[in-house]
Amino acid sequence: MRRIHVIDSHTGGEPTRIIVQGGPDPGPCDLAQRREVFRQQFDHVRRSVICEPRGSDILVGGLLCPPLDPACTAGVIFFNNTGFLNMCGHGMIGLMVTLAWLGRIGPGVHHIETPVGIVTATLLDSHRVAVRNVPSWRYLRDVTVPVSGYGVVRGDVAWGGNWFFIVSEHDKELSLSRWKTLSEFTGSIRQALESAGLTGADGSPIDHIELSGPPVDSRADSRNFVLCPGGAYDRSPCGTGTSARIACLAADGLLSPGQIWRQESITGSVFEATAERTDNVNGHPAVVPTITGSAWITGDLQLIFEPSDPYQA
Ligand code: PYC
Repeated sequence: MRRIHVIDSHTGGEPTRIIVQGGPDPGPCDLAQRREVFRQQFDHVRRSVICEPRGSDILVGGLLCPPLDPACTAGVIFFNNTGFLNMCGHGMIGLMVTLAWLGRIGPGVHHIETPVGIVTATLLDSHRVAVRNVPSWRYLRDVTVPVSGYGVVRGDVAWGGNWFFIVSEHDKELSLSRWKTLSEFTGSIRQALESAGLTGADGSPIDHIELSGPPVDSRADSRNFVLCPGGAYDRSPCGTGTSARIACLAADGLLSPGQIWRQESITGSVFEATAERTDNVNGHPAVVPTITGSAWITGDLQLIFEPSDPYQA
């Protein structure tokens, strides 16, 4: 009987499930190649760990892998109910707290391999983690798209480890009670981007849609609502979404190096973010964001796959 050992956590309300034992072995290649092997040969494992009946559409999973580079602590491949992610900020915070829970790391600086590069994560205490993300940058500014039922919507296309369309001009109230309305609006934006043939710089779909608005807590700088690729909304302020947002702010001269940006989520949880200037990417100004947030363990469990279960995967 197959068993997979997972550790569940949440980061600012957004859950992460890390496979720590019993998962697939996609081989000793780099993380981008391992993600392809996972996608092609072990997609049933992704589905059975994340989707119902063991999981749900809001879970983000991570396969803990041995690193290729001995200077790194670990590698990770993030995935969700519809496929694979490039990077995941809340998931990286969850991974670090998971490794601390297992006694595999202590406070300090750790390098973690991901399919889009090495991320430096500092475990500050058993819950708090600072993630120095991959270089983040704005690809397109002030793009307009006709959105069926809503009219023309304007936004920026930016990379923060995933592709985002960030909309600041809208008439929507960013409150949790409006999550259905906000999900419908952002879902329609995503469809409109697809119909218009708008993609990220590498031709990948812009699969995360972020609405920005004023914060509810006056100590924060902004509140967001982020629609994730699988249709669920991020309960946390979204680490890669916050990275993409501060890349746009820095490009507009609205965030100086080292200045703290407090990003509030739709649930009220907060990430602190700072941006350091780095070399331009594809001719665009870029920053290296550091996102700080906290995670807590919610489960340490064995998933069971009974051979006679017709719905095991
Ligand atoms: O925190 O980067 C993030 C993230 C991506 C999707 C869900 N959370």
